[in-house]
Amino acid sequence: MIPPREKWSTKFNEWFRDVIARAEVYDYRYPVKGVGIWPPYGMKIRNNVISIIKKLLDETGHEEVLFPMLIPEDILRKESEHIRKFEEEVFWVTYGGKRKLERRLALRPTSETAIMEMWKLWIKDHTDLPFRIYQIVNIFRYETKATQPMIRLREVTTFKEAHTAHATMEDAEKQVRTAIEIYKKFFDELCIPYMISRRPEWDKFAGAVYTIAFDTLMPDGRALQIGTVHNLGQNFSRAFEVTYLKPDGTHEYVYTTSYGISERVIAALIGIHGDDHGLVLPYNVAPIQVVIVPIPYKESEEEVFSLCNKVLEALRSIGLRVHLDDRDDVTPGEKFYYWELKGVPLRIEIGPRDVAQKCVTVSRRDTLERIIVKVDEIKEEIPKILEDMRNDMRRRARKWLEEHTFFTQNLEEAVKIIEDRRGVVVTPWCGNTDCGLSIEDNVNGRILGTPLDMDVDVKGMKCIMCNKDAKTVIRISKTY
Ligand code: P5A
Ligand code: ZN
Repeated sequence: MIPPREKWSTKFNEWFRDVIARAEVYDYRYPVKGVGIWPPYGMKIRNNVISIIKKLLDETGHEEVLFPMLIPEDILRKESEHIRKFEEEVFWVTYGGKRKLERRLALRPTSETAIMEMWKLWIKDHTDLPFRIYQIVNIFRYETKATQPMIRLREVTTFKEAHTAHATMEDAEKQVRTAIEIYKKFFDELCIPYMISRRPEWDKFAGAVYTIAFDTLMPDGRALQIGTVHNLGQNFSRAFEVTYLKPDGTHEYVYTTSYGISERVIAALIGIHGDDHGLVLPYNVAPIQVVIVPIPYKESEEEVFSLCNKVLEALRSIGLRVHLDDRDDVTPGEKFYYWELKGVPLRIEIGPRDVAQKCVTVSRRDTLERIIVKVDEIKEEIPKILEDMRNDMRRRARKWLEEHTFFTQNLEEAVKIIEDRRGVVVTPWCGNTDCGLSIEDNVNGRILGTPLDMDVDVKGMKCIMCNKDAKTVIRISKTY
């Protein structure tokens, strides 16, 4: 039986704050608004998530770098669209000790400008291209919308930003497609279902030609942007005069892209899979993948512990992260609750009956289902169960997103769906900006954009708002 999700979907926010605190994933009690702390358990989850994205980037020709956190004001101002948006969100360093700085320094809100400033020195020739770098850093944004742990921070601590430079717009387009493929794999690894949409003009990244966004749907029916890929064209390279020498001896501005994710993906991971008992982690990000809980009885203690150790060694020998909970001042029942809260994928109970039957009892965290496994087959069976569990989690989450996506051509119905927080509306649109903005007003939600992962023929369809011929369909939802 899958634990009921509806219980907490109506008060998801409270559930989320409670579970990250109790499971010791994230501590949000620090006395600065919009900043938080990764305690040891959360840090381990975070590091596992980071290794997945690093591997995917390293395999696809990206190299890791580290740029300064401080960006001088004149450099941040070079690209006018960029600063126009970030103006409101920058934290400024204005003093050095008691001395007022002559040149204000920004705490990076993102690193396009810092990187462009150096690319001007690094990129000379067509043989230098393509250029692909990434860094995992903290960034600062003075967010004015309600701050939320992991979801809307003023100090984002797990900002993975990739930046690339290319000789042609086609190459930049190709990189955008590659980045989308990388993120698809990344979210699949984490069992997070996603929608890929091209953001409308008014909602693209500051300085971008266009923005492709990954959104997921949280249990409260609101969409959460969990990653973005931007084609920046020559907007930044012109402002920063980043050119390269072409084979024909002329110079041209490079074409750039950038794409980023943050700890929001960890919030999505927790929010989407967690239940009333706590976290539910896929094994690849779980700090502990299997916990062994002995159920000793008088006289059989020695045999039970001996089998526990045998199982521990067997699973360690195949590279699993296993923990034997041999605390003697805590009851087995209390241990069950504790490790369920922590989201450990599998629990193995070992008591006298298991010893006698040369078996162990395995419980899956996602379904709470119990499976009997023969001791002799443990090395083959446990990895299979872990993989099954992860596949089921991915499938269930994807299904949930699909069940909460509704196609309609009727405005009232769209309004109702969004109002009831039932999820995402897909509907035809004429493509006109004013019309789009009035759709957002009417439904009291946001246009996520045109789906890139959905085939819809709009021939014959009319715009939900103005009834003119539809150019495309769009996704609409309440958002974070
Ligand atoms: C792409 C990387 C950028 O900043 N520059 C470098 C580009 N894009 S973005 O859309 O503004 O941010 C990328 C992703 O970071 C997450 N994010 C946040 N997470 C938590 N708190 C915040 N305040 C915050 N702001 C952005 C989003 O998932 C976003 O898609
Ligand atoms: Zn219209």
